[in-house]
Amino acid sequence: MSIIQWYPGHISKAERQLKEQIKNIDVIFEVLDARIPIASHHPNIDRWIEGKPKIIVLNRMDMIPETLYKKWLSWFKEKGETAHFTNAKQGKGIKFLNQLAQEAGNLVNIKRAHRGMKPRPIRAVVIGFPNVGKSALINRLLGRKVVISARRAGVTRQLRWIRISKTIELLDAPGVIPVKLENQKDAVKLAICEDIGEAAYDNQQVAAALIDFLLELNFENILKLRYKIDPLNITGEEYIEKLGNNLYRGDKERATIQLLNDFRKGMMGCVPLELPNS
Ligand SMILES: Nc1nc2c(ncn2[C@@H]2O[C@H](COP(=O)(O)OP(=O)(O)OP(=O)(O)O)[C@@H](O)[C@H]2O)c(=O)[nH]1
Ligand SMILES: [Mg+2]
Repeated sequence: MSIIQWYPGHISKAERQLKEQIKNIDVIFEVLDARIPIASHHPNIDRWIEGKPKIIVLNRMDMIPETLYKKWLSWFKEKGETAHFTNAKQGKGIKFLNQLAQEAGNLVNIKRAHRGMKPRPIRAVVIGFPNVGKSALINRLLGRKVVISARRAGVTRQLRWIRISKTIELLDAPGVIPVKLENQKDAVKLAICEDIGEAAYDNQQVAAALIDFLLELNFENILKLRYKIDPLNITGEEYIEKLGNNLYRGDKERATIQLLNDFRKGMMGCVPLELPNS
């Protein structure tokens, strides 16, 4: 597997600006991809936010089995974190986020009141890896499309404040990602989930890794059922080759695209790439 690295120029600028803004912010929403909550966590966020209240948003809840919801929530709770599931595409779990932001931010206005100052809107920021659904979430919170949200990593290029209501202001930020992806297994998961740009990886290698992950998680039936090929005892690469032979007259690249697209569009069903106890 070739090394996966992806760090476009706009991210380094965004990271600098984000760190500057954090001092003005009351509440942080950290948006994670529910299929890979561990791999989509930015390792430096907790250092940047300096103990300010943080709410973990597990977005794309529609892409994992419901049986995992409770398990992930307990997993986060055990680590002392508040997590909440959303589907920013369809608007599920959004109203409660408003309420959580309000509660977490109220402290600011209580302190202000003590000093005889008028209340001000609570300032929240949406932070997370590229393409996890930050902008979609903001559009849902506001109830209309104010920021661009699209199926591509690196859509939001600049920080932008949005007034959600009289009491909440929200900062939409570009996706941030570490300069170096230390854990390459996690990097592959990010590639499979489209949370990094496609220029960063080789499709065939990533599709082969997807087969291997599904095997590792005992999801071989998903593959057997959909493609009528048993993944047991063959490598991910061999699997793609067979699929290419069966469906596309030996065209491995087409088989690759098919596999990745099927996973990304949910055609394989709700398939997570991480489990809370792994
Ligand atoms: N199925 C599903 N898709 C979602 C969900 N939330 C967002 N998406 C889709 O994911 C893609 C990325 O959404 P964006 O809102 O652009 O993501 P972002 O985090 O702002 O991305 P950058 O600005 O590139 O960092 C879009 O195609 C959304 O429609 C969700 O909960 N479920
Ligand atoms: Mg965005």
